[in-house]
Amino acid sequence: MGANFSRMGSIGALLVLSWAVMSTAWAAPRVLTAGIGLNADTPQGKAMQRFADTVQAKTQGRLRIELHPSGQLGDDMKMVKALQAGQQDITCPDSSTLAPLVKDFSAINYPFTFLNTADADAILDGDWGQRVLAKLPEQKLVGLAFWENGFRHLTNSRRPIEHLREASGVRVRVMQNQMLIDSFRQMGFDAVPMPFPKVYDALKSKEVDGQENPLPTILSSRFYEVQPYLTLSRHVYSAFVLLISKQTWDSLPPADRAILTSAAVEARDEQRRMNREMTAAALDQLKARGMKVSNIDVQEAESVRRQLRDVLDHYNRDIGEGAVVSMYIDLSRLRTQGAGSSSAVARQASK
Ligand code: TK8
Repeated sequence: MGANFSRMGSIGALLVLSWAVMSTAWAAPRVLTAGIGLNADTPQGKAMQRFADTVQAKTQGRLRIELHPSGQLGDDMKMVKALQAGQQDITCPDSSTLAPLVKDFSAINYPFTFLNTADADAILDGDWGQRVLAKLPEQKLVGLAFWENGFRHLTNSRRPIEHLREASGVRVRVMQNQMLIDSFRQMGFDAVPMPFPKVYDALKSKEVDGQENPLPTILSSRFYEVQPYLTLSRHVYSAFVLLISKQTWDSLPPADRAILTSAAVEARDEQRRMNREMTAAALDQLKARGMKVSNIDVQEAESVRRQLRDVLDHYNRDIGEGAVVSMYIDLSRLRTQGAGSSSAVARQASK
């Protein structure tokens, strides 16, 4: 009886052991749903796929990220809300979308603040950007990394625009961010906030005259088909934030969280590289597709900043002067030290 009992015990142990082995080897993968606004052929789309592939490989297939590009799951704002509600796992909106949740995000889009990508990388990957991302968990979101949307340029179907001050009365779609709406109105535009997936049709039907986005988006979303005029204005730097739902995050073991974090940063570097390469190539392609290109003059940035002083002062107070000022201090340190030391400041700032 005693022998039988122990034999049964060891059979039981064997069963438990083989169940454990089988469940790690053959457990159905956990599928995480990811949605983005841009097409799969953009740097955002390609980097998301790379992020998904890395996560799947490093978790030995335990996590599979399923990508829905081109706004299939809705616009940025809708997807952010779905993440907060735990109904979607991952998205990568323009950071301006997050301003109603964490005010600081608006400062990234102050017109003519970032002058080059090295400055943007240093601020966003450094102390300032990491402090802002750290405010997201209170909003049921986890920010894994800043990716790049890029410098925004203006397109329209009315006439060539060589000065932003000449644009008065032009009806232009802007992102749904109050600081941007106020800034464009202050510049004289008839600014209409609208979710991105509606933009192509609104341009085509002439519901709006123009829009503004980085060159890779103007190309990939075929805005050139309905927008003959491109103004190389670089008026706003635009960042993406790779987000995961806090509910999803909390349900994952620490080892998988570490894999997601490192894959997000690795894909970020690749995404920025692809975005900069595509930006450099896009201008010729847009010209070849018939766009007429105007450059704004160098005085423009300064005069627009002066024109926007009241608007930006208002947002400085709203965000909290300290938060914005610390960004400017970091930026002016970068500028006095020269572009070459940007990454040194980022390293120092992220300590
Ligand atoms: C795509 C958006 C878009 C952004 C905009 O989902 O809305 O204009 O620049 O690229 O994030």
